[in-house]
Amino acid sequence: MRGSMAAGAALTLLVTGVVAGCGTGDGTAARTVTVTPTPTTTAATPTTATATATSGASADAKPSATVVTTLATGLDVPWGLTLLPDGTVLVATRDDGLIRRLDPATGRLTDFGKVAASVSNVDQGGEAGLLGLAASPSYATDGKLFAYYSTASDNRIAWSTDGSTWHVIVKGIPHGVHHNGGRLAFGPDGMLYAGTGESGDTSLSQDKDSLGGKILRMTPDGQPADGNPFDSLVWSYGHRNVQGLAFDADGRLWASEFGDKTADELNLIQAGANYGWPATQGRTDNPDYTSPARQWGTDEDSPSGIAIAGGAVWMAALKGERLWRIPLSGAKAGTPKAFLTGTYGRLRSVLALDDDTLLVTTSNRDGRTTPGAKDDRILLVSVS
Ligand SMILES: [Ca+2]
Repeated sequence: MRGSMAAGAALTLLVTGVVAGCGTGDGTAARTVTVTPTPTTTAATPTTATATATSGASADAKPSATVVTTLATGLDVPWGLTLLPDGTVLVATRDDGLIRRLDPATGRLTDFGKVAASVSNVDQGGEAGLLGLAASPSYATDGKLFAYYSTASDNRIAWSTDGSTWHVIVKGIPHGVHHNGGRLAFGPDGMLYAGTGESGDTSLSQDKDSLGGKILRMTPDGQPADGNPFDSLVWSYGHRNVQGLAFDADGRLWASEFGDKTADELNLIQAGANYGWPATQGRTDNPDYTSPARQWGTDEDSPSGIAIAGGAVWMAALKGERLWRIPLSGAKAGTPKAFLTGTYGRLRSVLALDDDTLLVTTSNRDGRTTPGAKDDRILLVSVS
């Protein structure tokens, strides 16, 4: 199995070759290249040429998601994923609190560390434990890895440089059997964002003094970032349970959110906006609340992690057991298309290695289904 970085480099060379009109017999030529500026096969309508002017529309022409290989098996709910500057990936497993290093080129897993203070509640059918990971934007020089994890009584964010000694920067994020949030992502502004849950207490989502049911924005020291709307860590509110965060190429923040019985959501996040829970889920005409960019029935989604690649959001669905692709065009989210439906069971997290390669994790050991012999897995997925 070729490494993602190597594959990315090969693809870049291939695209260059096509542009220069000197296609070669390289075996990689069989890969679908959606950014080729010249129409290759059948241009369905004359509008196709116009549509290729934007990358999102270009990717619409041939959406695909193909599992290239299973990189790892036998993991215990792989949840947090973060890409390091050397092309390896750190993987956090929820219920054992372990962090391993994965080499996507070989599938080799090696021990990296552990969050010993992390407490899983899988025996209660819960969702707590070691959740999100995010490498510092300056990881090459500061070596800081950030983790979001549960104790028996709260959720916390901490950093470590050695994988064993953890420095807590935020504590007191509401904790429950369910709805613990957990995703971390650094923004292009260098700030750390965290998705939290209301922990089962729906009143917390509208309480701007609570860290539950929010998207938080902080400095790497855990302090409210300049420009935060309420002079606190809170960036947006009225959320139920946010387990997916991703920034697009223009710096917009997109977030997935578990609805209750009516609608799961993909939201475009604006500072200070109220996303409506518990008064609303899904689209609303109430001007006090911001409607989602897209919504789904909860049977076909239950979205956890998201990543952005090739001008689209890729969303892992737990109950829906599929990988959703939602094309982006600026601040608009287009028509979703589902892939891998029912093939690998519950899907938890997505990481973009480059614009056409994802890691996708299964979540079949999370207490909600009967796991297969190889669960949980990390899949290498080629997308267009
Ligand atoms: Ca909402």
